[in-house]
Amino acid sequence: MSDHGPVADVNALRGSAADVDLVIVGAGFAGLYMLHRARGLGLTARVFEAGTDVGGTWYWNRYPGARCDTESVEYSYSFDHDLQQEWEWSERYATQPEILRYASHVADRFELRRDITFSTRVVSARFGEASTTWSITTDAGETVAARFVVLATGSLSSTNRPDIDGLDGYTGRVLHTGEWPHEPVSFTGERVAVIGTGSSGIQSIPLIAEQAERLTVFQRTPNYAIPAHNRPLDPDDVAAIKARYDEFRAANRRMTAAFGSRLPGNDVPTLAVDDEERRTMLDRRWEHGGLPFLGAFNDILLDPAANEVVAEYVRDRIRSIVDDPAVADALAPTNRIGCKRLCVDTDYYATFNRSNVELVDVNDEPIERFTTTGIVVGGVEREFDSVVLATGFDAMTGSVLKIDIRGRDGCELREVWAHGPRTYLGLQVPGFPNLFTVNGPGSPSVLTNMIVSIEHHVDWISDALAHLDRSGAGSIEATVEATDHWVSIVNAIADFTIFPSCNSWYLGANVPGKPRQFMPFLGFPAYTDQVADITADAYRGFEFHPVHPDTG
Ligand code: NA7
Repeated sequence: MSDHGPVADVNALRGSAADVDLVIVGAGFAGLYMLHRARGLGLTARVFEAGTDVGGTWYWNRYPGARCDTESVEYSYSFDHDLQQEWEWSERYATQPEILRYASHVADRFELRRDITFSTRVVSARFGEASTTWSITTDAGETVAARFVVLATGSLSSTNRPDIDGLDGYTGRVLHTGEWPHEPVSFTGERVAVIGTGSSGIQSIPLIAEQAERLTVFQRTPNYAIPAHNRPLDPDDVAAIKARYDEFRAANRRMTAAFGSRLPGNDVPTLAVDDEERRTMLDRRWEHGGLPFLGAFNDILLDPAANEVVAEYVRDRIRSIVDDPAVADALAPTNRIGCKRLCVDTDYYATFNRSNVELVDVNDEPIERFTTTGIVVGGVEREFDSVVLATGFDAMTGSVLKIDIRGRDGCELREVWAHGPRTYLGLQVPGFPNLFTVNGPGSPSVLTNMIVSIEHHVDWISDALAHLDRSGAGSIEATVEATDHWVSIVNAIADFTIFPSCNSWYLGANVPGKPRQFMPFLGFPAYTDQVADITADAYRGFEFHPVHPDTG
């Protein structure tokens, strides 16, 4: 349960050295809700945001075809009854512009912008032990003292730019899907290259192909994509959901990935049914579309043999869509399905039947280099007017570690995480009192409906702050023992699954030199149950320290 009541004006009570109670880094969905909750507690807050407006990852990822892969009626805030009743989504899967309009609407509705400083990055955060305050510095040269810091920096916001020889000397246009320009981009009449076939590549390639004179897709690892079957929302269906929205949200919170309660996973092992029944089940999920495909059976992410049978079903589908058997083979993934994030597509595979689209496999023979006018693979140069880098993100830790964060005794977060991120519940790091991560590594985060996970974390942080002030403590900090134990649990769970078997961004394996460690916690209900249990048990694994004598 959340405590929405205001807490005392603790600054006044303690004569704190802080300018504000909270500094929140980022004005995406996490930062916006954190600001709203902080105000509800009577706390003062400032938000710093690098973009010129709210929206976080949806502000930056403006590439053609950008859409959420969670259905719009589910990928939205639940904290305010009127908000969820009044907002009207237009399609089953919302486009990036529509999600951005929603974020903007929320910012207006709750008058959030007045506490947000845009076009400003936080560059450092230092904990002062004597004052129990954080000193936060921005790239505009401002320094703010705050009692608490909330890193609402987003899991997919630090772009991964490949280190390919000659890229900086290439004279054509270079676009990254994660930092797309705000002005319209036309590819009409152009020779275009797309590097990368993750979700961003798979969503943008069909639309770029429609415009470009010639499109060349450089594929290192083929990916599994399940059709979105996107469509305008049926008003009757939406009305039925809105009539029982709270129940619908509650049901989603009991789902492993915090969405999809209308089509729950089938609690049957893949190989427990005969071929015909299996095919019928998979056909049904394919026709339904999207991420619930992985719920066709209960062991797809656990049993390699089961996984292979389901993977082969998708490969067959790819072969039936793509005309040229050699291209179909190249597009058919060989890694385990679900190991890299499943993609949700509209006409991706069929795009390779177009005469203006070429697939170049760069797995065995990587991109050699850029020239000033093109890309060389296998000694052959292809010339391009534009190159689209759909090469993903330094996920989950990238944006946190861009900030120079120093905690107790000057310890550096970059050093503490040098061998992989270590958190307690994905919420706190020992040595960094009063600093919180929203959807941090070690929490379900990217394996769930992100907004549901965001609301859970922001509510927990808000409750912890209220608890801290009620109890008269000065700081909250995760213990080393609880953190070590938590990290081992996160990894032990992952080791029961197929997730460690490929080079995914969940493992940090997409960024050269990044430590290989599975970062998300698997299973939203199991996680929230544990967090509830820990909280009820006097915040087991967290220490509350008194206000420092110099401050109190
Ligand atoms: P992803 O899923 O990380 O995809 C990035 C793609 O770029 C992937 O196919 C990579 O191949 C490829 N890549 C990266 N570097 C290179 C180089 N140097 N050469 C060739 N190919 C390269 O990022 P997305 O933006 O598509 O999606 C991220 C998430 O956003 C997605 O999962 C959804 O949750 C939303 P690789 O697979 O590493 O071999």
